[in-house]
Amino acid sequence: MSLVEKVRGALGRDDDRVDAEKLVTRLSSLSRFLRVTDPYLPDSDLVAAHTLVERAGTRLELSQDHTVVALAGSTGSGKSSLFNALARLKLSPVGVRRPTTGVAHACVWGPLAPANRLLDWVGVLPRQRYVRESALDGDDEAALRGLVLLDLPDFDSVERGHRLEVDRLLGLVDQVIWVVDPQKYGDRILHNAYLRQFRQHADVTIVVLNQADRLSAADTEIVLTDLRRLLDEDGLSGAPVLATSAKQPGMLTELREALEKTVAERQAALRRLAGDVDTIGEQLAEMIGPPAAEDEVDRATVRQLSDTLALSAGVPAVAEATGNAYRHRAAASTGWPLVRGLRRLRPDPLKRLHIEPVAEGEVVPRTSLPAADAAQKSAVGLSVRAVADRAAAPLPAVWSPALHTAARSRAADLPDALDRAVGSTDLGMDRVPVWWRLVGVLQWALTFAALGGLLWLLAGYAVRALGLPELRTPKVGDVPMPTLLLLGGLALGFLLWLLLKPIVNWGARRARRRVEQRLQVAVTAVAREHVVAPVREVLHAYAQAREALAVVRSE
Ligand SMILES: Nc1nc2c(ncn2[C@@H]2O[C@H](COP(=O)(O)OP(=O)(O)OP(=O)(O)O)[C@@H](O)[C@H]2O)c(=O)[nH]1
Ligand SMILES: [Mg+2]
Repeated sequence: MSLVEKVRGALGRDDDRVDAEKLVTRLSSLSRFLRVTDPYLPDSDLVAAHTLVERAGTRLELSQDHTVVALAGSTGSGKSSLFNALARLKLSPVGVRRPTTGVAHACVWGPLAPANRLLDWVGVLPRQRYVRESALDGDDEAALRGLVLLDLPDFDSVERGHRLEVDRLLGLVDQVIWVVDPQKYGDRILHNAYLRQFRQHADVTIVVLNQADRLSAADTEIVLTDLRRLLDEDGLSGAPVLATSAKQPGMLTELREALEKTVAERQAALRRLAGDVDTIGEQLAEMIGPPAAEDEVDRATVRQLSDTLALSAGVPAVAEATGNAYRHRAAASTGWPLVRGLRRLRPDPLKRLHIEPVAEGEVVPRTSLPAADAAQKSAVGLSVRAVADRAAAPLPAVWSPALHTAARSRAADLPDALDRAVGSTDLGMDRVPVWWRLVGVLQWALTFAALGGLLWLLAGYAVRALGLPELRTPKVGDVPMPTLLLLGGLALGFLLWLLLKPIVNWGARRARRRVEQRLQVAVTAVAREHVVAPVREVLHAYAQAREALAVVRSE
């Protein structure tokens, strides 16, 4: 059975159900808030909220038929006397030596058994549990059935243990009756350390001015007015103030009626928890500010990061090598065949860096690019920090460490990831352009023509030297054909190479720019995956926490 169903089952009236459901919704949003913020915010800031979720879960599972009301106050104010007077029995010792009460006593109106689990949880020892159900009383006490009244030790005790016990119990009970006396009702500790901390709980707080029998009616009025003023200053304007006396049963009627109302409504537990959720919601609100836009890490910051990453990954060196490789390969394909071979002897600039195309699914080998130097590394560090700073700017300061940790979380992987990105980027250099082939063929044709001319000339000399009949040599204008072929072939080849030089240079610049762009894209992807994505995760948690808190704080 879910918590909502349990609470619903225990409540009768429709209005009560609405309140209970609302409380459960707020509590589950608080859990959600804690779930999303836990990895990122300091434990010390969340511990109170964790405690509340845990405590609320347990209290709502325990008896909804019982209302746990504590009598709290300083020593000698008359808590035990009031406890006994309300029970009409002498249960808790009243003493002259202060402090008297050292451990909490409980009195249960109605059978004890159903309240035992609740009292186990509250932590009242079995021997300090009393039952206010007697055949002799008849129905006199029926209106208080379901009340579990606690007599607490004094909160301002000389005994440190008393104070700790009071603080523990005040965190668990459904309602508190603060018992003050005419001498000490203005006590600073009472107001600053306790009542002010209960300002969200005015609807489950009653303040009684006890020992009123010791004051005249006029003085009682004066003290009550002053006490009211102090409570208003504490933020407890909504809490009722009553004058009581443990010595005169007639002066307990108002308090008894207030308790009967509390018991009948069975709302105190829910109201107490709702007040706690209000308090925690107020505290948590300090950790949540304006909404963080989805693209909080803007383009300019990412651009700056990928620029520094590109430098550290040696992108300019690869781009330059690409330009040189273009020229090198173009010369090898289109250059003058007579010197082409010499070109081939020199290594290809890209191959020297070990950047070669890799088939899909193959492991990308490491490039031979030099590792980033100290200056580049520190520039990367600064840019990574800038990403975190940018994301943290609109958020409350408590998120800043988480954002910086996230930005740096994968920094150690960056050098490898960048090298892999550079190594696996298609530089577009594996295809030989068609015009290189055509020019290559033309260059060979011209070279063959020149060679043909040379052989022809040599054959002519040989024929002449041997005294054989002279070969018939056609002429173009005045120039004999073999000479034309030799000189024309050589000159045209050389000219073609000269003419193509600017085109090759232009192609090299284009290849270089293209490679720069492709590598920039690859490096930006690494920047996004390794730096921006972890930061975004934190921002996403922030957005979810913000949503959850809005529900927690909806009253
Ligand atoms: N006249 C008068 N005396 C009271 C009243 N209530 C308590 N007393 C006396 O005040 C003294 C202290 O009463 P306790 O009930 O022991 O006070 P307490 O708040 O339980 O004190 P601790 O247990 O020490 O915290 C006792 O002597 C009581 O008789 C009252 O309403 N009127
Ligand atoms: Mg006492």
